[in-house]
Formats: sequence, structure tokens, C-alpha cells
Amino acid sequence: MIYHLLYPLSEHFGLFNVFRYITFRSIYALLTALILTIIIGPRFIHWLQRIKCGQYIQEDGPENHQRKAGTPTMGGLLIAFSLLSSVLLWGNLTNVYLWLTIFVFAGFGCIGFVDDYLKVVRKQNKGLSPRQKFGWQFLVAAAAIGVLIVLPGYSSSLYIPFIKWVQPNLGWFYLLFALVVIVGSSNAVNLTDGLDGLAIGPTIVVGGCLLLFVYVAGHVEIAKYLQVAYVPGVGEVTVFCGALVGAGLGFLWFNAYPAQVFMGDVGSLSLGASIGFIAILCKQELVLLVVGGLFVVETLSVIIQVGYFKFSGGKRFFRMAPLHHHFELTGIPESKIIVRFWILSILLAMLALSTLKLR
Ligand code: 57M
Repeated sequence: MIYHLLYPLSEHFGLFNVFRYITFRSIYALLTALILTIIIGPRFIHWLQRIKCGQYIQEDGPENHQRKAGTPTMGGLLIAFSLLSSVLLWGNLTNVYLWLTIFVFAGFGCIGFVDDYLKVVRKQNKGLSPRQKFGWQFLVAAAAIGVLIVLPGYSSSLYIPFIKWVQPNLGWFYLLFALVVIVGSSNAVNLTDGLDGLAIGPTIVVGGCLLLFVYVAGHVEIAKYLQVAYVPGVGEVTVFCGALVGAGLGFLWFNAYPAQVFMGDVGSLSLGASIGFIAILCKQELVLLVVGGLFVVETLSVIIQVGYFKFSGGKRFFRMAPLHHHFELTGIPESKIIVRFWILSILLAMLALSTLKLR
């Protein structure tokens, strides 16, 4: 909105030329989303409490989680409001990649909202069935990929970190790969969201990393210098990443241990799908495995646990999966597990960013 209102005035007021710059608008998208979330947060949490939108705690979870019963959930609605308001305010609304990213975020957010609503409001503890949940997720992801493949910047080549001279063309297989990246990252963030701030912290780090990657991918000179994929027009998604980081920091203000609010599936599914889709837009799908390594490890821990349980006749590899519950049951305090996950996330982000130079 602001871009369309004020940038044209730069002919008369030179100062307004600043609205042309993605960097400027991304910084203010971050600040706007952060301030909006912190200002609205207390009222929103109070509203969730008033309508009794409290978290039901399953009995089979770690004992110390029982005290969390009733914590307001669906805080992802607050993230969505601040993030989307900020993007609509600071983004160039003629950019197709920005709208595609908004579509993926909102589409997965709607799936999560229905799941949360069934679980929390309608007291149907299981919410949507896995078939319904995955079905709708693949549908939304397929719709976004379906539009992406007809855009001029589309490429089915796979860029491999550290190896510049090999970019295998996956052809039609890339479509299935892209679907798995989006749905996989959505559910990986969802699984990780099991301790206060445990999902939003690494999401902020990944969002910040993708902000740099998508800016570079949209900048012809820098992309050429760093020898990464140049995707004309994708740089505008930097504004979305700024808003995501801002809304995430604002949400962390309330979700930090001890949490006043949980994000719910409405938050975890939308945020996870967005980072997966943005990694596809800037052709950094494999780097996402590095910077989002915590989400990968959490998901692998569940796969190992279930597999080991099946093939060992009922034995458990971990005390409990996902991995954060295993550490909890070994007696490490929740707040220490969370901060250590954040530290590892930042370390992985540094490694991911190094792939820009080390080629
Ligand atoms: C997403 N949801 C949290 C909150 C959050 C197949 C199996 C691995 C599935 C998995 C599962 O159910 N995952 C669902 C994780 C839940 O958080 C809610 O869900 C939203 C995210 N989708 O926003 O609304 C609980 O997590 C805690 N929490 C916090 N702080 C936060 O900021 O403390 C969440 C956010 C909340 C709260 O207690 O209630 C969750 O853990 O369910 N299942 C599991 O993760 C279960 N693991 C398990 O069953 N492991 C088995 C097998 C299947 C691998 C095993 O180890 O043998 C654990 N979760 C529960 N009970 N609820 C452990 C058992």
C-alpha cells in the first residue's frame, strides 16, 4: 500500500525514492509486524482466555506439561494478522511471487485453523484426520506450484550447496520434490512446536536466513557474483521474510517460557509451509535442510522412534519423541532445552549462509 501511494510521489519529493528499495521496506515490514504483535498481543490473549480457547494437554505427554492445561492456543492468528498487515502495507502488491507466498501462508493457516477449531472449540481431540490434513496440504501446495511452473523464472534444476558446477535438472520430478519440501517443512515445524518458544525461535532464524537468500536471488549482480540462481522478481519476497521475522519476534515476546500463548496448528503449519515455499522460490531447497536442521532432526527422531518401535517388538529408541521430549525426560529443564535449540539453530544458519561464499 505505502509503496504504491508514496513511491510515485518521489518525482516531487526525492525522499520518497527510498520506498523503491526492498531493503528499506523489509526493515519496516519487520518493525511494523513486531510492534503490531506486541501491542495487540495482550488484548488478543485476553480474548482467547475469554472465549476459553485453551490448550488441552494429552495425558500421555511429559508429566510437567499438565500444568500448561488451559494455556490459550491459536496464537498463530496473531502472527498471521501482524504478518499479513505488514506485507500488505510495505509490499509491492503487483508482485506475483509475493502473492503466491501469501497464498501458501494463508492456505496452510486455514488448514491449521480448522484443525485447532475442531480440537479446541469443538473438543474433538484429534481434530482433522491425517488423511484430511495431508490431503488439503498437498492441494494448497500443488496449486502454488502449478502457478509457479508457468512463471518465467521457473527452473526444475536443483542447486546443491558448495557444489557450483552441478545443477541436476529434475524435470517433472521437481514438482513432487517441491510438494514434499512444502508439506514436509510445514509438518516439521508443527512437530517441533512442543515446548515454549521451541518452534518460533528457529523459525525466526530460518526466516532471517531466507530473507538474505531471497534478496540475493532477486538481485542480478549479486546473484551472478555469488553464482547462485537469479530469479527475476523474487526479491520482493524479502518483504514477506521481514514481516515473518518481525511477527515471530513479537509472538516470542508472549510465547517465551513460561508461555502465555501457544501458536496452534494455525501458526506452525502456515509458518512451516512458508519457509519451505520461499526456499523453493530462491532455489535453496537443500540449504533449507541445513538452516532448518533442527526441524529435520525433530522429524527424524519421530521416524526413528516409530520405526524402531515397530521392528523391535515395542521397544523405544528415545524415551519419547520428538527429541525435545526425550531431553525433557532425561531431566534437562524445559527452558534450557529451548535456548540450546536456539543456539544450534543460529549455528546452522551461519553454516547455511557460508554456502553463499564457499563454492
Ligand atoms: C504437534 N503439538 C504439541 C500447541 C502448539 C506422530 C506423533 C509424533 C505426533 C505428535 C503430535 O501430536 N504432534 C502435534 C505437537 C502440543 O502443542 C500444541 O500443538 C500446537 C502445534 N501443532 O501450538 O497448541 C503440546 O506441546 C506443548 N507446547 C508447549 N509450548 C508451546 O509453545 O509446551 C506447545 C507449544 C501442548 C504443550 O504441552 O499441549 C504436542 O506435543 O502434542 N505427537 C507427539 O509429539 C507426542 N509424541 C508421541 O506420541 N511420541 C510417541 C510416538 C508417536 C513417536 C513415542 O515417543 O513413542 C508428544 N505429544 C503429546 N503427547 N501431546 C508426547 C505425547
